[in-house]
Amino acid sequence: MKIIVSFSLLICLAACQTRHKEEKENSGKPNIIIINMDDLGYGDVGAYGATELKTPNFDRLANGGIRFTNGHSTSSTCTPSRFALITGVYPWRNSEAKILPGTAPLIIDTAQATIASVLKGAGYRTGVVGKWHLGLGDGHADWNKPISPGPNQLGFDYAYIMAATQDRVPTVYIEDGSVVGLDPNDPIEVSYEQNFEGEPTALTHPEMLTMKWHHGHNQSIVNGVPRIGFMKGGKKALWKDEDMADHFLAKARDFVESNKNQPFFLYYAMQQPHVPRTPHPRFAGTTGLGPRGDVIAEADWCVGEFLKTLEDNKLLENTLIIFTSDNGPVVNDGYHDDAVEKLGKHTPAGPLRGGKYSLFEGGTRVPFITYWKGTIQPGVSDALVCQVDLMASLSALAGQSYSGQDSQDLLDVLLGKSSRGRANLVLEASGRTALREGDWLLIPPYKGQAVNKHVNIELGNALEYQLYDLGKDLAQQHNLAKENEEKVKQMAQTLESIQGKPAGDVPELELK
Ligand code: NG6
Ligand code: CA
Repeated sequence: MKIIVSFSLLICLAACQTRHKEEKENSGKPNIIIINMDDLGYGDVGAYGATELKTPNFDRLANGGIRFTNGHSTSSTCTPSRFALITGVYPWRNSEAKILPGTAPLIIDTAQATIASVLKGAGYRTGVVGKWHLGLGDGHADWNKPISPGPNQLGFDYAYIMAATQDRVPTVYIEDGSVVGLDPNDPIEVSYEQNFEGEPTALTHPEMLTMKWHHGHNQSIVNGVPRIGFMKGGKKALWKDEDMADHFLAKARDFVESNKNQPFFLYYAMQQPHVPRTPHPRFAGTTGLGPRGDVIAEADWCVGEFLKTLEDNKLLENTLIIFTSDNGPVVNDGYHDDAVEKLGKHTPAGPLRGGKYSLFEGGTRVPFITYWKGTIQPGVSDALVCQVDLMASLSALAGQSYSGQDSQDLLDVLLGKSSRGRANLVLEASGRTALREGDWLLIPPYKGQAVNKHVNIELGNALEYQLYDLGKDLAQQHNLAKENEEKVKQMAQTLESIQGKPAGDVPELELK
């Protein structure tokens, strides 16, 4: 008896010691939060120069942390951008990393390391709340059953997401693989190929619409808003668009509250100001810029409320917050929502040329802020940094070793201890790539259209090489390729050697 008692005491002691050891090891680790906006432009933030729109809470992060003037997403659209952020791998290495339909399979191999899996390995509790858009399941998802693989198979302990975008079906929330609030007697069916018999679409039932489509977005109607893709059933599970921001905020706060006693990582992927822009009535009409401005005000408020949660729990001094956006801005992205009419003097891309979908700076140069109360000294950094570097940098912060060919450990730069950013960076826009090297940007020749007329954005395509000196010409008005043949040649070779194949669809140097 005695022996058994002392033996179990020993086991208990050993277990306690291990737990204490883990707690001790973990206690030095800061929490990490990435707030990733959807289509928020460089010029949409007060601290980045917006004058027509007030963003006091984004500014609080920017002015109390480091405001990067040269921070990039890897790509000017969502899926590739988010793929790179989460995996630390350039998106053009994955042919599936392009704007996905809501039915797409998960495009990240579950064996692939992600920020979440690395941090989980370092003892963090990991969560994602908000927009996913990296595919779910194996491509034949039955939305009425648990869907796998998804974020939970990539290292996220907790996931509360929308599958794709706010304008794509299925328009339901998914928690840890299961549709939230689904009535089994009203199963969900989703297709991107054909409509379900008898279901109204924007084309057959325009009278049902509360928001009009401009281009695309004329399939299933949910809450009066026409979407991309067809969907049937799941009526009780449908999200309410106007409540989405509050809903994700509540989930993000819950995640913090329930994990505050241990290191946690939260990827808070907000849905604004992507279309359809559906501000809560509290924000509708408040900015005078139409729903696009109103949802930015709403998102700014959400960030303020979220910061309050961190503050109330005394977590601000022990939490690194990274605030950024998945790609540049677009004004008309497919709905008539007054964004164009009410834009006034507001410039969503700030001083940059192009926007979402573009290889010009407006496509990928985005708000990029690091904030850590008491640890990061407020300031402005011009260092070239990219979301693809978060993988290596955050691994380093958590004391994990990481080796990958694309993601660079820029932790010192993110914390303001160094101003040495990347030497070069490959940017992507719908399969096209460009190379940044120092202040130089090289765009190889591309045959595609110069301007996407639907969204009214210059894409960066030209039949000749474009070379810009962004240090002197941020607005990309002067193509210096002809005067700098050697530079063009050298950069084209660098791009080719990084990609392992010639860039552009006009392979030979055509400088004439
Ligand atoms: C485009 C949609 C656009 C938006 C985008 C994805 C049309 C005509 N346009 O195809 O509205 O949904 O995809 O945006 O359908 S992203 O930010 O997720 O990349
Ligand atoms: Ca986006």
